Amino acid sequence: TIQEAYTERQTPNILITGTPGTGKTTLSQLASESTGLHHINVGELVKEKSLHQGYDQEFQSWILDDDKLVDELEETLSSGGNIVDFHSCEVFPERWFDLVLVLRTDNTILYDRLKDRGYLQKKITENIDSEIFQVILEEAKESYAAEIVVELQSNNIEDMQGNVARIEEWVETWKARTNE
Ligand code: DAT
Repeated sequence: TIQEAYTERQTPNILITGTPGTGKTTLSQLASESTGLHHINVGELVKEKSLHQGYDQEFQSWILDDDKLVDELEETLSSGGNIVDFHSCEVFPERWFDLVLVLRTDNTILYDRLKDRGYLQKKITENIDSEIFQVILEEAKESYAAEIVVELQSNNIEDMQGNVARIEEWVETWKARTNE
């Protein structure tokens, strides 16, 4: 089946997505250390390798070049063993991922994090609205099989530690099942 063709990798690929400020990079770094999976910070990569079509002043963000991004990552993702960290998820091919985690944060907490980050009011409001209407969660559900999309709370340190532990356990189980 198609599914079998896609599960040739020996180690899984995980996508960690969510509204900016929900904790993707922090969780990806910690989970990468504890699982040995390779962390790919897509936002950084887009800037570094110019996988964009310029900067959008109005939205204060880079205009992503989808094709360039997918080409850049194809080989690495095909081999498996990656944690991909990005605030959007529909740009990637569905076949890349074995697990899609959507981080969620309460409004007031997220507001403070984005304010601390120095975001302008317009950008804070946009992101808070996006979190309230769970835009990324819906996007993930539309782009990937329901059974691989998991919503995780990311409000405090306990959540973060619990999420790292869950990822670690999930990776071990996936490897055992795939390589048995
Ligand atoms: P993202 O990559 O989603 O933009 P981040 O990892 O940079 O988010 O985190 C934004 C800030 O919030 C950063 O200062 C770390 C903090 N943070 C993230 N997740 C947290 C959590 N679960 N508990 C407490 N602080 C958290």
